[in-house]
Amino acid sequence: KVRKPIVVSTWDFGVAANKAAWEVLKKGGRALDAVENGVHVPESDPSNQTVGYGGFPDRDGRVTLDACIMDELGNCGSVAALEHIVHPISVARKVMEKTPHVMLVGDGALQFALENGFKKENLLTPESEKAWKEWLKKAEYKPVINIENKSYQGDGKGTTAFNPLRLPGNQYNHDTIGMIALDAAGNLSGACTTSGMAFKLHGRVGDSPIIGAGLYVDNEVGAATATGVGEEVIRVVGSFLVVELMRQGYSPEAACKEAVMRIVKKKPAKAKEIQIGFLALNKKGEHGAFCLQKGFSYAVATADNQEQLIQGKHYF
Ligand code: SD4
Repeated sequence: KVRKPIVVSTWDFGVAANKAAWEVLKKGGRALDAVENGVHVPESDPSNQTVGYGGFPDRDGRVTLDACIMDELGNCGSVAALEHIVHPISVARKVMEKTPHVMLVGDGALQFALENGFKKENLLTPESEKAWKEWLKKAEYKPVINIENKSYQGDGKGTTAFNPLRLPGNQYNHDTIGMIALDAAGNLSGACTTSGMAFKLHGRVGDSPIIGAGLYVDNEVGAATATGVGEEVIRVVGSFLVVELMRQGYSPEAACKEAVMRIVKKKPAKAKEIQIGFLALNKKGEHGAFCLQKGFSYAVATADNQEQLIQGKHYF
């Protein structure tokens, strides 16, 4: 029996996002609408400093956002390095629906957004500006994405690189939101949205807006999304890999594990120092995740339980 509808999303903040997605799913709505609605929650939440409004800026103090969306027909849309727009996911959806293209970047993406009625806003909150100014004092260019292992937080021993996400008060700022839903009609869609690595080079684009890396949906098989150091996810085309492994018969968790192992095999030393997590959902409504380091959680919402939070199994 297929377990549907169901929505899964990355990190603890996925719980609140799933609730918004559920509002669509419970009425028999489309998975595509559900994931867009769901990720709007962290995108507009200023206390979430890794997605949308209030995200940490790049090295130059500019908040630049990456997002993509994909539906059950294989349609997809994406924006990268988009500034001034609170909901990049909705711009990505417009790219999918209103243009013959998949991806728009930078100024072109902003121009397109403004032409389509999105409002130009300042996304840099005083809190994120403060963290950036703090970073500027040393301006060490070693962007590291947080390892959520609680024992690392604040002890300064986990890595020599400056990590804003370990500053006091930022204990619970996790990363990208990747969300996948299976609707009552049995169709899959996914969305992925982030402000990317804190204090990155201006113009740096991670895995999140790249179809196949940060997100992939194949309505015959399943869908997957990724979080963590995007460069390593891009190298293995992570989300596509997870979906193709599910096609070969791997369970969602086994597929995610195999993708993580691919990264470990290629870069064993590096893998120890970074976090990467994959999350997958198949056509039967089975879900699973796997990550490098302890601390990756994902949220699941079904008819019986709207607030389930699951700790992903980890390699180290
Ligand atoms: C990126 N994957 O830009 C995103 C950021 C992220 O956990 O997910 N951090 O590389």
